[in-house]
Amino acid sequence: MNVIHRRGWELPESAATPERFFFDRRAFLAASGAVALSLSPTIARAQRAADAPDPSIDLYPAKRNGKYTLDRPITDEEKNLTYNNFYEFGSSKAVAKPAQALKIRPWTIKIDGMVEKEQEIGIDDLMRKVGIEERLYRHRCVEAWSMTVPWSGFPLAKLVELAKPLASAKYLQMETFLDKSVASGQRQSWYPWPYREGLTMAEATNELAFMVTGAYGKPVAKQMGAPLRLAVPWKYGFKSIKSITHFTFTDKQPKSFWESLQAAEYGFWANVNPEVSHPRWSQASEEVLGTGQRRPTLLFNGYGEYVADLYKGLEKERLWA
Ligand SMILES: Nc1nc2c(c(=O)[nH]1)N[C@H]1C(S)=C(S)[C@@H](COP(=O)(O)O)O[C@H]1N2
Ligand SMILES: [Mo]
Repeated sequence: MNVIHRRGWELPESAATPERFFFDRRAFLAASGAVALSLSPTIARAQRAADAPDPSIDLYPAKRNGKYTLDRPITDEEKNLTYNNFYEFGSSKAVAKPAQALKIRPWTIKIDGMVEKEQEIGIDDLMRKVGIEERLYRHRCVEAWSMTVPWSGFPLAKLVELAKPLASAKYLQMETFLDKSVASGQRQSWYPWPYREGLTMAEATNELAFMVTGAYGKPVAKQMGAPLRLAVPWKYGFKSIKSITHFTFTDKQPKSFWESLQAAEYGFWANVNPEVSHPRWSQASEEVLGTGQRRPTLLFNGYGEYVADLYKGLEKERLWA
């Protein structure tokens, strides 16, 4: 296990990964070496070439919803395409190449649990049924970096409406695909795959909770969570689960991937708060990706006007990490 001598905000970004705390990095790299070889750039290119044209391409660019404005420029697309957290494809930020192995059509989404009727729906049927729009959102990773993205997609509330949950449903649990033949990270058996996240029903139906299908005016890249990813911009980035296949309505609070690994550091609520430090680093400021600059972090990542009311009466909960 690594002993962290420097504090998180003094570490190079690549070192401030959550897993670094409890796994020996050299052992991890050695274990994944064989996999890195088999996913050479040539193979990744071949895989991309084998993909059929994206059947949703005609929906882009979607009309921008001007309600959600930014206080800083949009992050360079190239930066967002090459600096990713997607542990299914490795624990470094350089997962763009291996992520191209993910097959995103057909892509069937299962909706089950406390609903009037369980259902399965294909991503293209879903998108065409609900329609898409563009929104500019900030994103704040728990590792103290941030980005801004022109996402395309639809409010999660629309999926909830389509699902017809029973009154007894209190939470929405979401899960990522599970296929260790394409996702080398999923061969690392100490992780609690599949990646899982959850929201309360009030959070899931808040207007800000957004299902992402696109970014930068086209279908979202695989490394950013194609073909369906969550964006909950008032929470730390790990809540924004990628490549979702399964929605379950439940009365039990879902236990997320990161909470299962390290509950002392990553809880259910994970709302952004500059005044509550991560156990290993400050959350007071953030590195703005691609600019070399830091900015003060904002409470609820600046989205308090939309979401602060959700947490009234929950002050006893661990809302901030
Ligand atoms: N399935 C899955 N979803 C995930 C992750 C992951 O490892 N697997 N990482 C999360 C984290 S920690 C962050 S910060 C964002 C990163 O999104 P980006 O790569 O598009 O910047 O995805 C989140 N969603
Ligand atoms: Mo993150």
